[in-house]
Amino acid sequence: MRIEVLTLFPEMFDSLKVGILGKAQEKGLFTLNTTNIRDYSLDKHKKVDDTPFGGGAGMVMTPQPLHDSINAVDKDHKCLRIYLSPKGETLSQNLVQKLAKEENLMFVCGNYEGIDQRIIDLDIDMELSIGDYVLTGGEMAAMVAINAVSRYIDGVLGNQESTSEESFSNGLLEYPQYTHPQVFEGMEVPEVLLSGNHQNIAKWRYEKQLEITKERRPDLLGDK
Ligand code: 21W
Repeated sequence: MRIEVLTLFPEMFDSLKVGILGKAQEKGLFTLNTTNIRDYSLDKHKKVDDTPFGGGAGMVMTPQPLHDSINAVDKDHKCLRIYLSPKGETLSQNLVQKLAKEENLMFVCGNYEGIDQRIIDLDIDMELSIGDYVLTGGEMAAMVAINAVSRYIDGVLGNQESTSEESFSNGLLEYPQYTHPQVFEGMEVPEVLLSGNHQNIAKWRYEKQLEITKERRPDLLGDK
């Protein structure tokens, strides 16, 4: 997979070069390219924003640097072009899996009060939100989406941490985890986990999943 990011703050995406995602890029499992929208501004002062027509607070990103950068990076429109927007479709694990099937993704990050609507109408395929809270721009949202999507690229996760055995794959929240030491601050690891009886362990974990899901996310069980 190829992932293109258009942003005014490309340094923010350095955090995707470490850990599991960094390793995956070293292995060539996907590539992440960032482009600074400002580099495409034809303005003599490299301006990328202006006041909104109709008035109101803040600034709006102007169409020229966005249109030129989008179409320079993706001339033949091979990317699914995603604009991160508070009014976009909310990201879900289901949508993550759909995006992971794409060959080429482009994330366009807005700042200030957003981008000129004509860019959305002309150049963008879909608008994506990561939830109902307010950020200062699209970058953090793009990083969340990229992180979630890359976990579904073949080879990114080892067999150990594969996507098939996790919360949301059986529709329940996770069971509690314990590791060494067996006693910490006087607190014991539940005895069943030391028993070696894998049937009992699986039953205990499933019951814990049901218990915590009923408590914290009854909506996941269908009983709202
Ligand atoms: C937040 C920009 C609010 C504009 C009309 C005109 C991308 C985001 C963002 C931001 C406003 C995402 C207004 C969850 C998010 C993002 C910056 C609107 C008032 N109305 N997912 N002006 N939350 N946020 N400002 O904030 O760019 S995806």
